[in-house]
Formats: sequence, structure tokens, C-alpha cells
Amino acid sequence: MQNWLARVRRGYGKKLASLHSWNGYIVVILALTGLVLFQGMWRGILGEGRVIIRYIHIVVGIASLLPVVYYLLLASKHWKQLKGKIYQKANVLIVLGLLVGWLLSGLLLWQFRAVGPRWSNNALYVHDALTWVGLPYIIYHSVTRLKWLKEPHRRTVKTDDEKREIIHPAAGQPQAVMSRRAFIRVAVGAGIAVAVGPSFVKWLASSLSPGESIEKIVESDANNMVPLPQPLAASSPPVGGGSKGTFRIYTVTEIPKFDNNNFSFIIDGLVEKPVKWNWEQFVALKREVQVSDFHCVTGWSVYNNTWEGIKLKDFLKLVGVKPNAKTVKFYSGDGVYTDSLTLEQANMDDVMVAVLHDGKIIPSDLGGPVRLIVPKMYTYKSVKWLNRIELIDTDHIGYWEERGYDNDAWV
Ligand SMILES: Nc1nc2c(c(=O)[nH]1)N[C@H]1C(S)=C(S)[C@@H](COP(=O)(O)O)O[C@H]1N2
Ligand SMILES: [Mo]
Repeated sequence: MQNWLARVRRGYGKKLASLHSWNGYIVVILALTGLVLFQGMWRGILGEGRVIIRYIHIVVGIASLLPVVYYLLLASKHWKQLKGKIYQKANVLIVLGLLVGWLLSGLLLWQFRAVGPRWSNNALYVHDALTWVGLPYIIYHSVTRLKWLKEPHRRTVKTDDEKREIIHPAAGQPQAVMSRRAFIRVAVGAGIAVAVGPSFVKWLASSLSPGESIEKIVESDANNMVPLPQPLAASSPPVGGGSKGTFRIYTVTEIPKFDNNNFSFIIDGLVEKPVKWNWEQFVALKREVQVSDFHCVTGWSVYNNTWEGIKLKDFLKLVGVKPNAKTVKFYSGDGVYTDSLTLEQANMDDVMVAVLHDGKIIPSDLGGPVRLIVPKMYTYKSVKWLNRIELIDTDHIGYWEERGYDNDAWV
């Protein structure tokens, strides 16, 4: 053991330097893939690519354990060398803390099925929070300490060549009020603050008071449906007490807009009496209220949603399913997204074609005026902008299932 450690520590300066740059590459890959996964915009552009990027993010994320462990083997020596250098010590601790925090929360997210929605929901929160704080810090750190910015004599990790080349600062030179390096440092800091600040504040505000952000989403509803559905007593105020958590707005297309002219709701295929309703007819259908949780497969959840709408099984009864029908296929009004349930799944009591959320019409961002809700399954089954239900006698592979998501969506 001792010999082995000694061997690891031999050539220590060079090792630490290359460890530092490997760690840098890993962080860059994780940052780029992570931001793509976080940004809803990329979902539509990438499609299938998103699943591959998620895979790369997970594999590289797990691999980030290697530089951490390797550093810990060298740490005692490095630590002695940093004696008295309080900022550099703090920097090492911050970066180690970030890496370990990202790694642990990332492992929970990766194993979302094993740990369950509560754990993965909290893990995603931690993962995001570390990113908002840590990424700007690391960008600042790396830009301001790039070789050409850094006085060689202050660098702690030096190759032997560099040690020989150390140039001692000339004595007696006049001190500028702000050196070029200090200026660049301030400029980089300001640049990062301007670039990341607004979305950071938005994220912070929405995670501190999730109620406020959903109010804004409802206010900015791009749909214009007349008349608005009148909520049942159980919906307003919502029996669930109001939803807890924040929806992330997901779409694979531009968010479609609906009004009375372009809205219709169709149930057809292998049914006795196909139907086609316009909005006035649809909004007059008798509705019911249910309270359920909403779990996205990427780790976030929204709890205690009070949904008001029509049970899917009642629709199926109404139109009369033909005996040869096997699958219920759902179409989104975005023209692209589809998903399906088996007839047996579709007849579960809590599968709902929803029109109101917490007593208000579902806004365009959240899939309104009509979306599917399948509480027992991950919410890629909960098709937004639902406008057609078709009964078919074959299987149907949905949008995300075709791109690598698990066909088994049970929470
Ligand atoms: N038409 C459509 N429906 C969709 C999606 C989508 O991109 N398009 N995303 C699904 C996924 S993966 C989730 S988690 C939820 C997100 O719902 P929200 O955008 O209202 O939060 O909608 C589901 N239904
Ligand atoms: Mo999702």
C-alpha cells in the first residue's frame, strides 16, 4: 500500500497538472451536455439525440469519480504545498465539493426508479442548484487563471521546466491602479453575471415560490377559448389544496395555440360511434375532479394537482369500443407527439382527459386547453394539446418510446 501510494505520488507536479486539465475536460463535457438536457428548447431539435446526450452525461459523470479519487491520493502533499494560501485551499474545497455533490445527486437521478420520485425530485433540485452556483464559479476560475493570465511565480502546480523559468517580478516598478489581469478578471466576472444572472434569478424565484410561477404561466396563456370552463366546487378552491412543485415546460415543437376556430376533439378508429366535438360542445361535457401527483422521468415532480376533466374510461364507454380494438392512441395538436395505452391501462379509474388544473383552464404552456393525465405512469404518457383519440388493433410506439424511453412507464 505504502509503495503503491509512493509510486502514485512520484512525478507529482506533472500528475497534478494533467489531473487538473483532465478534470477540466470532464467539466466542460458535463456542462455542455447538462445544459442541453436542461434547456427545454433542445428537446424538439434533438429528439433521439437527447437520449444519447443523456447517456454521455451519465457515463462522463460517473467517470468524474476518477479524478476526484486520484486527487485525494495526492491531496496530502498538495495540501502541505498550499500552506498559507487560503484562497487556493478554498478553491480546491469548493471544486471538490461541487464534483462530489454533482456526482451524488446525479447518481440518484440516474437511479430514479430505484430511489423513487421524492428522492429524485430533491436530487434534481440539488443538481440544478450546484450548477447555477458552480458553473459560473468554474468558468470564472478557468478563464481568469488561464496560463496567459497568470503570473508564473504564483502558480502552485509547476512542471520542472516552469520551475526553472520562474521570472521574479522586477522590483521598483510602478504599480498600476488596476492591473491588466485584475481588469480582465472583473470583466469576466461581470460577463458571467450578465449571461447567467437573469436565468439564475428566475430559477431562484420559481423554486422559492412555485405558486407564483404557475400564476404567470396561466396569465400568459396563448390560447383563447370561449367560453371558459366553469370549475366545479371541488376544483375551486382546489380540493388538493393547490399543486406543490414547479412544472418544467416541455415540448418537441413550437407551443401550438388554440381558439374556438382551430380546436376540435375527435374519438375515432375502432369504435361504434365516432365523435367530433367543437369547443362549445366539449366544454359542456360533464366533468369530474381528481387529485394526483405528476412525475417526469427526468426527475422532477409536481404534487397534489387538482385536475378536472372527463375520465378516459367514460369516453370509451360513450363511443363503444369494438371487440378487435387493442390499443388507445393519443394525438397531440402539435401534429408530432403521440403516445398510447393498452385498453386495460386506458380503463384505469384515474386516467383523465383534463381541462382544468387547480380550478383554472390548463394554459397553452402546460398542454391546454385539453391534456391527458395518466397519474400512475411517468408523464411522457400525459400527452399535451390532446385533440384526437384513436382505437387501433395494433401496437403503437409513442414519440419518446421511439427515441429510447422505456415502454414501461409505470412510476
Ligand atoms: N405534445 C407533447 N406532450 C408532452 C410532451 C411533449 O413534448 N409534447 N412532453 C411530455 C413529458 S416528457 C412531460 S414530463 C410532460 C411535461 O408536461 P409540462 O410541459 O406541462 O410540464 O408532458 C408530456 N407530454
Ligand atoms: Mo418527462
